[in-house]
Amino acid sequence: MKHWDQFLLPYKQAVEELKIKLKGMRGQFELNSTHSPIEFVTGRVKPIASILDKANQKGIPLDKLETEMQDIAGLRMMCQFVDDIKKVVELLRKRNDFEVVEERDYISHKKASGYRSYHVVIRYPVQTIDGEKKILVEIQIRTLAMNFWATVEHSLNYKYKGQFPEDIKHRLHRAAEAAFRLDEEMSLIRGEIQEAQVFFTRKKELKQGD
Ligand code: 0O2
Repeated sequence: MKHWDQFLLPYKQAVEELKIKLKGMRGQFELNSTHSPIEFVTGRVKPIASILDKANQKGIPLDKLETEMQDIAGLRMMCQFVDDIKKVVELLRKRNDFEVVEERDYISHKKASGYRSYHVVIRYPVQTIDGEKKILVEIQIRTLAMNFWATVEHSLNYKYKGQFPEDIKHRLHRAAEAAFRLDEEMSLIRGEIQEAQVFFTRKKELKQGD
């Protein structure tokens, strides 16, 4: 157990640091009263049981976890609109506190399950008492609709261990299509929504200044 604590410590530190940094980006947009492409950010370290399950499924030896399991540390950035995702990815590519090592576009190429999301894998330097340690972190960028679908599907996956009954599989596919259409509809009225949000933020600021 002590071994796992030691192994996971830099991952925990990376998740905490990156949560602050990525939330900070949102704060900067808010301060400028411009539409923030980032709605909210979450982060987690993969539980040990899930690490072991995934290593087992993918045939990853435990002494190769550091290089072969890219999502032990994971961050999620949720956006209101599909177009915001590109902006967030651009912002990540421009940063110089980490290096982007891989990108997986499951939006242009959705998974067979119906899963849509944009994954960016970064190499992030963590400062430890033994010096710098670079670790892999996976950042998943998705819209609120994509996140809703993925969260529900993930819970069902857990319940059915990937073996969905046919009717559930069918409903999940229809729900994925509905989430896709919701994203499209929202993109079409994006201008209207953003104008309303800027107006609402200004009104709130004026009220606070009273
Ligand atoms: P958890 O519980 O989220 O940590 P693979 O696992 O083979 O699909 P790989 O190489 O690990 O792929 O990388 P990928 O696909 O970029 O990232 C895997 C992660 O993406 C998953 O982590 C999920 O978080 C998410 N994901 C991928 N496919 C699906 C899907 O069909 N449905 C849902 N809900 N999420 C998905 P874990 O380890 O599966 O789980």
